[in-house]
Amino acid sequence: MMPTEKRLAPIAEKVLAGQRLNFEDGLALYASQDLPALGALANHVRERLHGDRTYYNINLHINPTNACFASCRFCAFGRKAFDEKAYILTPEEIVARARRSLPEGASEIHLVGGIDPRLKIEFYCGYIRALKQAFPHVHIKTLTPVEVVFIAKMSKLTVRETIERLREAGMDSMPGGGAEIFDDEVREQICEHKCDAAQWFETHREMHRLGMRTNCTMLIGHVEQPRHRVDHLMRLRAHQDEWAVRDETGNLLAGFQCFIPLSFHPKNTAMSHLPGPTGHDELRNFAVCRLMLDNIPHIKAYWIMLGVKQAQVAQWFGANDIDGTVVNEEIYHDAGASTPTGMTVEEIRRLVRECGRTPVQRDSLYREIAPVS
Ligand code: V47
Repeated sequence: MMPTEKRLAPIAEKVLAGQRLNFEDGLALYASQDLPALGALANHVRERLHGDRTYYNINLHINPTNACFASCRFCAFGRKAFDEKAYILTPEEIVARARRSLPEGASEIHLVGGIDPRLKIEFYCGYIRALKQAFPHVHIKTLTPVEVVFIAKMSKLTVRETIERLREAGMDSMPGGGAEIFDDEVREQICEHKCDAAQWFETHREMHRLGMRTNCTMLIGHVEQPRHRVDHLMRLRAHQDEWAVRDETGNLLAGFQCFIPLSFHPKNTAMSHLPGPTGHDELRNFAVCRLMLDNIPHIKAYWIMLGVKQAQVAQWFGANDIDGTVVNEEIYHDAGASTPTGMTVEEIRRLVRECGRTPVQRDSLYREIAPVS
């Protein structure tokens, strides 16, 4: 595992000794072109934590609405309320869609959408309750801080009260979206109308204080610089140090359970002139994230966004999860993704095996479950 670049040697020593990396280490990692060395270091940590397992789940994505007033410059999914392609699904339509598309053995429905002033807390509690009633054993992972902060404002509630109401309706956990890049100046350029970093963290803190688990993300390949990425990762790590709750054996009970690096897809967005990240940068980023985020257990290579081939390679650059069947993806396909909008369990298991890892079916809390096939 000897890196060819001299500046990586002290970092490699720290990683092998299980020591925490600092801001400068993060910058040095992002400045490195030595992809094999970065991969080997990240893989060392990945295998220490998870051996050769690659987790997947059987899930379904539903976007309850694409109506959104936020106008994020990286987004091709959101539509203005008056746009003829804007839609808001009713709870009945959401349940009908789930009945139609939920794969056999599914353990999770993942729902996120736009923010629209017409939608108050009752709309969200309504679809969550309807889904729980129709599918009592399915985990409902829904709403990002962007939505929660907006619902709280529109419904004249605090973030805490909003989460309590959503939880009472049946929300089980929160997906990782809306994080983008935390730095104020970057947010100003790419998503000025949505919640800021302080509100994003406040929402996750309330989830964690209520004993729930959440995911987190970072969107790369737009206007951000390496220092913004390192800053982003260090803010997540500091939050996890402060708010994660673990049992006596160190297992996570509440806090960030999975981190998902996201690559900007430019097509049909206000930043379509940008090329998006290269394959090299994506893999380096996976490795750096695995190395910096020493207190977040899982790293997901979201195959929809990366493409199945890169998602396989990422399993050797720090990732230990590949997401799931998904079935019905819109956000990345509106932005030009050429992947299928869903995959079967057999396909997922095959592509995981083909890259030399062992496919392990999990539920939303990473409990292993016997595969359906
Ligand atoms: O916050 C939107 C990103 C996120 C584009 O928690 C884009 O398991 C690239 O967070 N190009 C939402 N990225 C998706 C997300 C997610 C996905 C899969 C699993 C989980 C999880 C979470 O998608 C947004 C934004 O960062 N995004 N548009 C685009 N054109």
